[in-house]
Amino acid sequence: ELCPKTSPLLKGTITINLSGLTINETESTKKMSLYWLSVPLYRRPSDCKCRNKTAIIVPFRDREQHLSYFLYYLHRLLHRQQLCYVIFVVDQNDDKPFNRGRLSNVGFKYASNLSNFDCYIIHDVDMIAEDDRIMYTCNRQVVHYTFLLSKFNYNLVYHGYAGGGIGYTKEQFEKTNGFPNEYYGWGGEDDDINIRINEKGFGIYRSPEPFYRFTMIRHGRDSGNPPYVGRMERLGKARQRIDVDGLNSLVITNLKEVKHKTYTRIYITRSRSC
Ligand code: UPG
Repeated sequence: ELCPKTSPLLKGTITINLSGLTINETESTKKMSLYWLSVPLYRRPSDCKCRNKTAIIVPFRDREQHLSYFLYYLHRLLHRQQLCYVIFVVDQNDDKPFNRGRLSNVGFKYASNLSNFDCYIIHDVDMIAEDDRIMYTCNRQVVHYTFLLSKFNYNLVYHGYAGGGIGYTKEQFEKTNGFPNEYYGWGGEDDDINIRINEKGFGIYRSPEPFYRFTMIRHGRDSGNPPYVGRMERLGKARQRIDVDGLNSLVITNLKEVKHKTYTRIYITRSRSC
């Protein structure tokens, strides 16, 4: 039987407690009562056929504590939403400036080769939904989930902000050519996708529901992620670069995957040539 349109498991507001959770605790199956489908790591509801399959893609490096919190809360939320889903953590396994755009493209390519998901959500590791009615599904516009953040007193930080968590169908990701690969370090890549999405005519959907609130885990600037000084110049040319820098120009070398109990980790190293 298909799962109901609105899951009966939803409870609403989630109380978030950020104190000292470890990765082992996030993997405790007793606490989570999740079930396996034929594809390893593919979670599904236990008593009905899910309506949606979602891939969560997390660009990542060296944020293990954040990952513990993220997995702990997100598994519970997705379970209550009765979704089928997989979490992919795409780990930049080198010392070069962090490249969130490229990692997002790698995650999309890897996930879409593995299975046909209805929704591909690129998600920062330090943002946690405060309500389980924040649906991790897609729609006809690209969906921006994380626009009311605790760090900004739950106000949209600026018009056109598309950072944090953003969900695409396969068609939307491919037609907008995914993320730019050529933003090195912090900043700009999220403003760039905002341009892509609008330029290709999809537009961004933000729910009017007041409960779309996220806790953003406080952190300092990561040493390997200095502000990208060329970002404004690059952004100025974003329109011309949509079809030349993105999913279609992605070169993947040195990819290694490790399947953990509750997520798949993809290690990716940038070779000298790309
Ligand atoms: N990240 C790591 N390790 C790093 C650096 C970044 O895992 O060393 C990941 C992680 O998922 C993090 C995300 O990248 O959540 C964004 O980096 P962060 O330093 O947290 O950037 P913020 O300034 O907090 O976030 C805003 C947006 C984000 C966007 C960024 C730059 O929410 O989506 O990438 O600004 O424009």
